[in-house]
Amino acid sequence: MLKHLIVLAALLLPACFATAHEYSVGELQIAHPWSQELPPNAPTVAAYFVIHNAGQADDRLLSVTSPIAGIAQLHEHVMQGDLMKMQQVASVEVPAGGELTFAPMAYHVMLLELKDRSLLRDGQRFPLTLHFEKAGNVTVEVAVQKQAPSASEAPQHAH
Ligand SMILES: [Cu+2]
Repeated sequence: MLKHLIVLAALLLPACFATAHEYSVGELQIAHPWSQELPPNAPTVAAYFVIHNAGQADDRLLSVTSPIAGIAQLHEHVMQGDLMKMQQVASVEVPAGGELTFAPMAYHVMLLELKDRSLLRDGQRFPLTLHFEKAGNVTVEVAVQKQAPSASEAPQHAH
């Protein structure tokens, strides 16, 4: 019986770890890059993650690239009167000892001119390379999922 339980636990572990994934480059950790699954004809896709800077110096996310998109931009949401609008930003600071959150209705990566839609379905992953001013480049895998990672997340990003 005990042996049975151990085998069962070993089988369950990889499934748990697969839902949260993390990457690091220099002093930066990038936690759980994800994207919401959208209808197949959606013109753009957004990607989200949290960057933690464990270092003593500020860094800066300069740009992003992905083989599945012709254009990848850094966007932010801003209030204009009563309307929430989004606009491109040139770069985003990752403060020393702090966090930079990309999430629905906040900073996000916007992918345009989508090429490979087969990777944009629930359960798939696509590569995204982040270019930092000091830490350099790191390629992460963005997990495409139907549900936002936490129930506290804002509703799906609409373009
Ligand atoms: Cu956007």
